[in-house]
Amino acid sequence: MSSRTSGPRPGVCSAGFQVTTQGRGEKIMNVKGKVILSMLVVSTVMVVFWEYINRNPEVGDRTQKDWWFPSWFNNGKRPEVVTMTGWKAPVVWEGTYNRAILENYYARQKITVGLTVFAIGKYIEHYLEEFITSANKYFMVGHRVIFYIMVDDVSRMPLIELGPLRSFKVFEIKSEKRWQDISMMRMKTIAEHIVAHIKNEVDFLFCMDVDQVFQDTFGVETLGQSVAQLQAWWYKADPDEFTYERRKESAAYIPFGQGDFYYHAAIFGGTPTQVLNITQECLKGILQDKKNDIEAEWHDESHLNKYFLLNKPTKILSPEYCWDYHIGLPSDIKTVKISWQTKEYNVVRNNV
Ligand code: UD2
Repeated sequence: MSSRTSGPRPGVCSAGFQVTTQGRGEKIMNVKGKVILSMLVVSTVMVVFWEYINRNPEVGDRTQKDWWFPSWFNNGKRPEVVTMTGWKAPVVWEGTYNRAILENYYARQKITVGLTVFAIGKYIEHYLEEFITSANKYFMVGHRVIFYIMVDDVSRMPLIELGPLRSFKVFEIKSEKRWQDISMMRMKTIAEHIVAHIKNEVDFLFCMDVDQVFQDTFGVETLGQSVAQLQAWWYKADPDEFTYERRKESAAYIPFGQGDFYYHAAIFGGTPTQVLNITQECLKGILQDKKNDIEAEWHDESHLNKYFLLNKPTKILSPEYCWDYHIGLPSDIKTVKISWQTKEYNVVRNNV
C-alpha cells in the first residue's frame, strides 16, 4: 500500500512524463525561435530590397553605395580623361555609363524632367525653334519632359510640335536693357518659377542657354542632385588659367591657387531644391556686385563657378555634353550631345 501511495503517480511525476513535458517546451521554444529568426530574415530582406529599389544611382558604384548599386558607372573605361573628382563625384564621359541600368531605375520611378530656356529679343527668331525641336528629339527620350520657355513676347513664339510625353509652358517675362542683365537675371526668374510651381512639377530640372542644338541623346545618365557642365574650351587647362573672377571686390572672386574645374553656365541642373539654391545664391552674388558697382567678368557664369567651388556638384558632365565645333574634334570627344551655335553677338544682342 505504502509502496503504492509513495510510488510515482502515473501521469504526474513519472520520469517519462517529465521528459515528455520538457520536450514539448523545447519544441515550443524552438518553433518560437524559428519564427522570430525567419521574421528577422524576412524583414532584413525587405529592408535591403526597399533600399535597393529606392537607392540613389547618382553616385553609383564608387562611393558609399558601392556594395549594392549595380554598376552604371565605370570610371576605368576612359583612362585618358578625368572621370572622378577628388570629392568622388562622377564625371560622365561617353563610354563610362551604362544607360540601360539607369533607364530601368528611372522608368520605375516615373520621373518628370524640366528644362528652362530663355529667348529674349532676337534670340527668339534666331535660336528658339532649333533648340526646342532638337531637345524634343534628344532630351530625356522616353521620360516625361516639361519645357519652361521664357520669352519677352509670346506672340513671336514659333509653332513647334512636340512628341509624346513632352509638354511646354511659355511665360512672358520683362526684358532687361543690357544683354549682360538678360543673362544674369535668368537666375532670379528661374528661382521664382521653382518656388511658384516647378518644384511641384518635376523631379529634376536643367537650365540651358538657347544658342545651342542637341545632336545626340542627352539621357538619364546626366541626372543628379546638382549637376555642372565642363566648359569645352577649358577642360584641359590648369585652374590658375581659368577665367574666374579675380577681383576681390566681387562676390564671384576666386583667388589663384583655388578651383577645381571651369564650369559652363550654358548647362546646369539638379533637383528643384538644389537648383533653387544654386540660382538664389548666384543671384545674391549678382545683386551684391550691383550694390558695390562691380560686374563679374563672365557674369552669371562667374557666380556659378564660385557657387560650385563652395558647393561641389554631385555630378559633372564632360564637354561632350556641350561642345564647340570651333575647337575642332579632338579624339577624347567621342559623341557630341549638344553643340554650340556660332556666336553672332553683333546680330542678336541689343548692346554689344
Ligand atoms: C556665355 C555663356 C552663358 C552666360 C554668358 C554670360 C556660353 C555658350 N554661354 O554666353 O551661359 O554665362 O556667357 O556672359 O559660353 N539671352 C537672351 N537674349 C539676350 C541675351 C541673352 O535670350 O539678348 C539668353 C539666351 O538664352 C542666351 C543666354 O541668355 O543663350 C546667354 O547669353 P549669350 O548666349 O548671348 O551669352 P554667351 O554666348 O556669351
